[in-house]
Amino acid sequence: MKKGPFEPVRRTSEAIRTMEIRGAGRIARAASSALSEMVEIWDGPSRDELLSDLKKAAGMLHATRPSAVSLRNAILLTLKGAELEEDVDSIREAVRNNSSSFLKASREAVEVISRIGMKRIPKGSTVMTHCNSSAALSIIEAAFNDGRIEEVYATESRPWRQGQLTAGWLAERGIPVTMIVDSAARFFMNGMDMVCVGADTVAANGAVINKIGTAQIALAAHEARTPFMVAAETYKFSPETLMGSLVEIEDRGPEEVADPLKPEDLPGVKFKNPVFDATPPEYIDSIVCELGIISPYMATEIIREMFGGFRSLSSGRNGSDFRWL
Ligand code: RI2
Repeated sequence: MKKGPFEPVRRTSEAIRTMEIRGAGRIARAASSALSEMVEIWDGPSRDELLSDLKKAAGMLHATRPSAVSLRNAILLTLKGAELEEDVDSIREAVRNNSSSFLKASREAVEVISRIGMKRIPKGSTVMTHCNSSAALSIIEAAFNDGRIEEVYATESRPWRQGQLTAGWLAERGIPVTMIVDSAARFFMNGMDMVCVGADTVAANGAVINKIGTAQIALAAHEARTPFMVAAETYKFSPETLMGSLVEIEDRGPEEVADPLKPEDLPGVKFKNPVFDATPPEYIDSIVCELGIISPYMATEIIREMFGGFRSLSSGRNGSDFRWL
C-alpha cells in the first residue's frame, strides 16, 4: 500500500477509532472528506489501481466504527458511480463532487431537522437527552430559542461521558441544564415532557441504534408516557437491514469500563463494553429526519426512497471487504 495518498485516510481512521472525531454525523463527514483528499493527491498510474486503492480506503474507514451506518453510507455516497468513470481525472472529479454534495446535504439536513423537530416540543418543556448528538441538540437549541424549552437534563453517558460535552454546550448557550448519572434517568423521568436523542443507525423495522443506555431511557419514557423523539438524518437509515442484516454492535475495550481503575486492578473480573443498543420501535414516538417527522414504522419507506437505486458499491458486515457490484 502506498504511503502518500493513504495518509488522509489513515489519519482520519485513527482519529475516528480513538474517538477524537465522534458523533455519527461528524465521522461520516470526516470519512467523506478523507476520500476526497485522497483522490486529490493520488498519483498512481491507472484508473484500475485508483479504484482498488479507494476500495481499500473505504474498508479502512468503515472498520473504525462498524455500527455507524452513517459512516458506511457516507463512504458509499462519496464513491458512488466512481467505477463507471473511464479515467483517473473523471474518478477524481466524481469523488470530489460527491463528497462536496454529501457534506452540504448533511449539514443542511441538521438545519431542517432543527426547524421541524422543535415544533413537536410543547411550550414550557423540560427535556432529557442522552450522549452528545448534534442533530438532537439542534432541535433542543431551536426549541429553547422559540421559548419551548425551560430546562434540559443531560445524562452522563458512560463510559465516554459525552454528557459533559452536551451539558457544557448547552450551558455556553445559556440553556439551563442539569447533568445526571445514567442510572438516574428513571428517577427523573416523571418530570420530563419529552426525551430527544440522536441515532447512529435507523433499521428498516424502525429500531434505533444509539449510544448504550438509550433503550433503557426509552423504556422508562414509555412507562412514564413521556414522548420519545429521535433526530436522524436520512443517511443514518440502513438499507442493508431491509434485507434482514443485523446491525453489528461495536464492542470497545475493558479499560473504558474499569476507569478510573485499570482492568488489571480487578483480577478475575471480566468486562463487556457494548457502545450502542437498539431501541425497539414500540418505544419510539417519532423520528425527525430532513424529509419530515415520521413514525418509526415508516423507516422502510425512507430507505426505499433514499437508497432504492443505490447499487454502486457494497460492504461486508465487518467493513473490511468493500467491493464494487
Ligand atoms: P449526531 C454518537 O455516537 C451518539 O450515539 C449520538 O447519539 C450519535 O452519535 C448521533 O450523533 P458516538 O460517536 O450525528 O459518540 O447526531 O459513539 O451528532
